[in-house]
Amino acid sequence: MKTLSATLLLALATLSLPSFADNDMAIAQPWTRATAPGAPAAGYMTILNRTGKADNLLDVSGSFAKRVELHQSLSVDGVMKMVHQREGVRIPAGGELVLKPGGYHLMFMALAKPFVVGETYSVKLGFERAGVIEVVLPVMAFEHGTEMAH
Ligand SMILES: [Cu+2]
Repeated sequence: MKTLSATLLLALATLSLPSFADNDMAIAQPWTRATAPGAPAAGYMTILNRTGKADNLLDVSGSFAKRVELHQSLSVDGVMKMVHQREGVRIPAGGELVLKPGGYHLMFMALAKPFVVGETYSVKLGFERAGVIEVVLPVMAFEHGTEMAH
């Protein structure tokens, strides 16, 4: 039994999927990107719903920005637009929500100061069922993700 638990822990560590005992909503690979002065920032991660019930990501907050919104980038007639997800985003039981450049993302507006590579920022994700989960986003270099999309 000891060997089994050690293997499981190692597997979890390797996948960098911390498990949340309280609600079992798991967050993988959170990150954000360095910004130019005055520019907004975007946050990315994968949220895995292991609670056994569908949930809604309703709101997001962070003390480093005046406004934080949940957006979806969409191509409308060949033009990329960002749509504020005012009703939140549903995550089915056993499903995942991928926040990535060009798709769903967290939008951080009116930053207290530009994001610099190597810093970390803490955001609070508010779920309808699972409650509030705090996630730390490391700031990566601009080239880390796709350019021209957030
Ligand atoms: Cu956006």
